[in-house]
Parts: sequence; structure tokens; C-alpha cells
Amino acid sequence: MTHTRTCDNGFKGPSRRTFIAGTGSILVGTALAGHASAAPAEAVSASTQIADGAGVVALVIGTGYGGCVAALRLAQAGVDVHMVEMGMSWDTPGPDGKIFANTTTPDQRSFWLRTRTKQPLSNFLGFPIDKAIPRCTGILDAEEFSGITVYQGRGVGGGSLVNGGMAVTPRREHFSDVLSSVNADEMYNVYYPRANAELGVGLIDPAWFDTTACYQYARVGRKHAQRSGFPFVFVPTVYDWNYMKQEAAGTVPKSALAGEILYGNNYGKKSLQKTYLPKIKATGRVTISPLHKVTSVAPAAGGGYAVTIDQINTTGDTLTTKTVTAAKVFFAAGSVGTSKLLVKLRSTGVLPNLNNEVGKGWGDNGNVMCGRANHLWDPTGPLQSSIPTAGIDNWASGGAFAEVAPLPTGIETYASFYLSITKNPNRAEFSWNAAAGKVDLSWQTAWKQTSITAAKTIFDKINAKEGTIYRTDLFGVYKIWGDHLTYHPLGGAVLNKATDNYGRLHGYAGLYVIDGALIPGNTSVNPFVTITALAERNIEKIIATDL
Ligand code: FAE
Repeated sequence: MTHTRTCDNGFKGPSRRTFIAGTGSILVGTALAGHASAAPAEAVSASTQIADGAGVVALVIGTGYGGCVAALRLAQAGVDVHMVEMGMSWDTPGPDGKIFANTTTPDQRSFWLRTRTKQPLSNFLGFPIDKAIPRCTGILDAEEFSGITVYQGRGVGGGSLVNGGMAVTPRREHFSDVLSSVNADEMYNVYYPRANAELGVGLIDPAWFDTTACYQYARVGRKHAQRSGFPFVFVPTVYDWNYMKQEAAGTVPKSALAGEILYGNNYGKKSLQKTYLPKIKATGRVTISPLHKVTSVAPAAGGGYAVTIDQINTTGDTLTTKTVTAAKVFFAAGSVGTSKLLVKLRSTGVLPNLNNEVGKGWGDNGNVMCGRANHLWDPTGPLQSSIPTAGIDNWASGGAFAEVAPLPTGIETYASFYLSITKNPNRAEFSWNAAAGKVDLSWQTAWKQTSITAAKTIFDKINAKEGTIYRTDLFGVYKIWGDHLTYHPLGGAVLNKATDNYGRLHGYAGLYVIDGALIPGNTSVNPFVTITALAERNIEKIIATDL
């Protein structure tokens, strides 16, 4: 049986479609002609499963930002690449005709191997809102460690499939706090512009922002921020703004204005499925195996590395285990995925020469959530775009950058909702738990107090000025702070510590880290532009010197 086996309720996982060059080039051509962002995601369908015993030049573990940058640049340099992805390919519509599920009606597509949703906002008006779903290799993983739940995207495209699309370059004066060993001039002159261009980053039209119903919630956020004297900033995103205008006009199928975000976006968001991945496929040098999970990377007798891969079905069972060899292996499984693999491999004696920095320096980007209850004269609107586009920047004086986030419930809630990124210095470590046969993370929930204190520098002041209070019904019963989670895992194989200054793992030639694991716990803003830009910098050096 192949990985097309169905989940319990009959949802068919992505089909095993081999990439056919002719079809692919038409679709890629359409994408490059500028219509990509409004096209359904299936336009980038492509997968060719790796065979047991295969030998590849470069193997990339994971298909998120770091993995896509590595694969594209290696392929453009003439190197054949195979990408291995534990999630599905997300190229085939479900029974409702859509590839991705809506946030209001989670189903088997929504969560990674759970029988019940685990929504970041667990309650509304104090009532729990999670519900039973069939267990399936769905798109959003809520991975639980003892002190924190880490949300991650699963599938070809990684976190780009589920994220809010906020595409933020850190302020230059903060960059040395983010990546002290990296030349800021190079980043700001070359690699951030390259990343922003490839990702299709753009700003909302301020005139439209001022008038459209779907950003009333953000205008209320702006008014309250400015009345308390905080800098209010527009935040660039990877949403196709022209498409959103058409959504608002009712001329195209809705995506951001239909509440799509956490479980995927069917139309307007420029995820990696519409940016790097079509370019990767157009090279003709890259193949991808979805529903394949790397479990080991070991030095091979004849040189290079033996990579062990479990092929799974859509209910998570292993169908077969394959071993392939690769001259070079790029760890791009995300901060948590890469760290877990490396810590396990070092601790179990498979890669004993990895240094003791591996597993260290992990942070949550200071994420903390909260809501405020507005007065009746400050409605936030029943129609809310799921793509945040504004923030309150109090980083310099309070250590917090707060996204004005949507609550797309479809009804008037009189709530303002925020995800704050804060300067939280706490760092956790991954370690191998031999008894349980798994990797643990030492994060403690109490460490979020620093983030709460930073976020309060903004919201205590706004509440005092507006005569408003915090919502207590969104994260439990009488619980103000969403301090149990992160969307932004960073670190675990930190640049210039676990690796050299370009991501080469110490101890093993030909092994590289090229994802969020390189970044030491905080980026001061949302992280994917920095992950992409750093990957662009590192792969350029690696191609020039190692291949
Ligand atoms: P990532 O994109 O996570 O890709 C790693 C890939 O590796 C995934 O597809 C995994 O399934 C796969 N994988 C893991 N382990 C294995 C294995 N053993 N074998 C094979 N495959 C494996 O990594 N960031 C922003 O900048 N702006 C936002 O607005 C934003 N909103 C977010 C909202 C949500 C709900 C979430 C969850 C995240 C958000 N993020 C946002 C974070 C952002 O998506 C994240 O930092 C990047 O996706 C991380 O990129 P990486 O390349 O490190």
C-alpha cells in the first residue's frame, strides 16, 4: 500500500503524482508570469519518491524556507537534489473541492496526527472550542514539550503553509543582537533584499487600509496605539494585495477574507508553493518525497552519509523504511526538527563528533498572546482579514513588538487581539531521554513572565488610556496571557557555535544546518525573512567553496 491510504473519514491524502515536465513547465510558466499568487495551490504539484538504495548528491531534509533556498540554489548551480518531507504535498483538493481547511471548520486536514484540535485560542467566552477530528497527517503540528507547545507547519512548503505571512526584516540597529557573527552590511545590502524579492513581499496600500471593512480591527489597534504614544507600523506581508482587494469586492473566491490561515490558505497567500517551489521544479534537478521522514544520518562506509527514511501513510504508520546515500546532507527540518535529529544522533553515538553546542540556544522568539476588551463604540468588525498587516513597535523602550492580530470569528467580538514578540533572554536545551526514546526540551512556562512583563509595557498603558481591560476568556477560564505556546521556534544548532559561521556542522564535513535552528532564539520580529536571508547567504558561500 502506498501513502495514498485514506484517513478514517475518507479524506484522501495527496496523490502520488510524478512530476511531468511538460505539465510542470506550463504551470511554472503561469506562475512566473505573475498570476501565481491567485492560482490555487495545486499549481505546483510535483513529487517523485526516492527509491530504497538510491544515491544522491545533495539531500535536503525538510521543505520549509531553509530547505527551499538550499534546493533552489544548489540546483541552479548544477547539483542534483532530493528533498525529503514528512508532511503531505498539499496539491490535491479534499471532498469540499479545496486543498486546505478553513479555521472555522477544522477537519482531518487541520492537525498533524491528533484526534482533537489544539487551537492556539482554546476558549471563547470561557468555553473550550476544540473539537474531535479524524487522525491524519494534517498541516498544523502542535508539538507538546513539558513547558511549551510549539506550532509548526507540516507539508511541502513547511511553515509557509500555515503562517500569517508577516514578512518582516528586523530593524538594522537590532541585527547585531540577532546574529552577532554575521556581516550586517552584506545582509542588508544583498541577502535581505534577495529574500524579500524571492518571497514576493509587499506592503498594503495605505489608502485601502484606511477604508476597507476587513482591517477595521487594525485601525482600532492603530488608534489605541497612537493615543498612548506608541509607534504604529505597517508590516509587509506575502499576501497578494490585489487579490485581497478582489476578495473584498466579491469578484474572486475568498481566502484571507474567509478566515483561512492556520490550516492553509487556498488562494491569495504567496506561500513557498507559489515562490521558491515552482522555481525549484523548473530547474528539473530536484525531486521531492512527501510523507517521508528522516530518522537517521550516519557516516557511510564508502564516504558521504547513509540516510534512513521512514515512508509513512496518512494515518502516520510506517509503510517501509528506506536507506539512501548522499554526499551532502542539509538539515532543514525546522528549529525543532533539526535539533531533535541532531541531539538524538549525537547522544546515541551515530554522530558522536557533533559538539556540545548542538541542542542549545533554543528560544520562543518571546511569543506571548493577549486580548483586550473594547468599549461598544470601538467595534473591531465582523469581517477580519486573517492576514495581520500592522504592529506596535515598542522594542527599543519596552522590549516588545506587538502584531495587531485578527480574530476572524465572523461576528462582532469587540476584542483586540495581539501576538507580541518580546525580548526574552531565556534559552532552553534539547536533550536525549534514553528511557523514553525521545528528545526533551527544558523550556519552563514560568520563563514567559519576562515576555508578559514586556507586553504589559504596551497594553497596561493602552488599557489605562482607553479605560479598557484584558480579555480573560481566550486561553482558559479567567486567563489573560497565552503563555503556553510559540509560533516561532528558533535555535538548537546555533550559527558559529554548533556550526561554523556558514552552517557547516562541526565534526562532520558535508553536513549542514540551513534553517531556523541556526538563529539563537530571537529575531526581534517575525522570523521567516531572516531565516530565508541567512539561508541565501550561507548557501552562496557553501556552493562557492564546498561543491
Ligand atoms: P519549517 O518551515 O518549519 O520547515 C521544516 C520542514 O521540515 C517542515 O515541513 C517539516 O514537516 C519538515 N520536517 C521536520 N522534521 C522532518 C524529518 N525528520 N524528516 C523530514 N521532514 C521533516 O522550517 N513567521 C513569520 O515570519 N511571519 C509570520 O506571520 C508567521 N506566522 C506563523 C504562524 C504560525 C501558526 C506558525 C506555526 C508559524 C508562523 N511563523 C511566522 C513562523 C515561520 O513559519 C517559521 O519560522 C518558518 O516556517 C521556519 O522555517 P524553517 O525553514 O526553519
